[in-house]
Amino acid sequence: MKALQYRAVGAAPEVVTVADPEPGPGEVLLKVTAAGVCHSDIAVMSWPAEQLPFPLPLTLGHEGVGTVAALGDGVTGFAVGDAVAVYGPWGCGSCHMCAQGKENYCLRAAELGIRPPGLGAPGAIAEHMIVDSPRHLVPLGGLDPVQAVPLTDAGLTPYHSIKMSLPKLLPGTTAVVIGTGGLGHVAIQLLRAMTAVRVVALDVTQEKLDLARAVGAHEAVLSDAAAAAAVRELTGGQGAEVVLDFVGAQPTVTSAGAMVAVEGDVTIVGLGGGALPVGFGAVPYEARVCSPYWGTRAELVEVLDLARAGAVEVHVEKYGMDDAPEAYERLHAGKINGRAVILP
Ligand code: FEH
Ligand code: ZN
Ligand code: ZN
Repeated sequence: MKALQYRAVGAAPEVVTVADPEPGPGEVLLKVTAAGVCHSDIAVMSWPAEQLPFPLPLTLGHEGVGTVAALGDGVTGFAVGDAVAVYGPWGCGSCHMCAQGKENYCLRAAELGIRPPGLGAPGAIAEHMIVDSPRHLVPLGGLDPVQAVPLTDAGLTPYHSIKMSLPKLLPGTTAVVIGTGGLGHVAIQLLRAMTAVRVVALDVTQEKLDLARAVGAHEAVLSDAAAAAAVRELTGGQGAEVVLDFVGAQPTVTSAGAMVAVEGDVTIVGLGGGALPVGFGAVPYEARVCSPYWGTRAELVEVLDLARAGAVEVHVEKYGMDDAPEAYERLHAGKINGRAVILP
């Protein structure tokens, strides 16, 4: 079968032919319908060999939807032909975190060698993929696969971040979304659906700011050195109660720390490598800074329910398998508006 692989450190991903996978006991074989392209892959492919937490070559794609093609021995609950979304942060299923559905924070994944698809296990940018347990499948329930696949990460990750800050996202407060790409443009829609806050979007191109307004941002501000001052002016000097940084680069993280309100939240999601020192006087009093990872299994169901209710429309750019390398090139060049989706 065809698969998009990252084959050597620093090499561009390429479409190769690999053996058709067979499901082992407890596993599920999916025929992939669609796979999302995430900017985190760009970050991962820039890491030096000693930083890579998995061997190469790797089939990319940690956002996947498909139809059940075959069930491994012992698998129940699904049937061949079922349309499903893949819950990506695979965990052991039984530790203290997994037992709560928080497989994104599995305490045993590393020791057990469990890695997400596209981030260690063979990913979704392939004609078929193996899902390690039916526990990591969520029925699509009639959703369009191309619309649903970005929600498995570009929806789930911002949803998790917003839920963490919901108590602070009171009507009339301000939430800032830094970076209105794959995750950011979905975050804006989730904030509008889940809260009555004022949403301020920041990005570096007019095209991205136009998309932010189109999907519901109340304000769209150029993400530059003056951004924090602009947010403080918009908020009468008090700053934003919640700042979601989907870029995570040093300039945006520093700016986030300068625009957050007293008692506010700075949530650093992007893998840009930035860090925000926290200490007396370094950030506003009682401001909290955190860096979450993906989301829980229950939250994926909730995000898909929101999409089914019409609360989210992902702006998708579709590519065939053979054009998947171009999708990554365009993403790296900042030319993707919304989310690139591969149709294997
Ligand atoms: C991917 C690789 C490493 C860290 C985080 C991610 C996210 O894109 C997954 O949501
Ligand atoms: Zn991702
Ligand atoms: Zn676990």
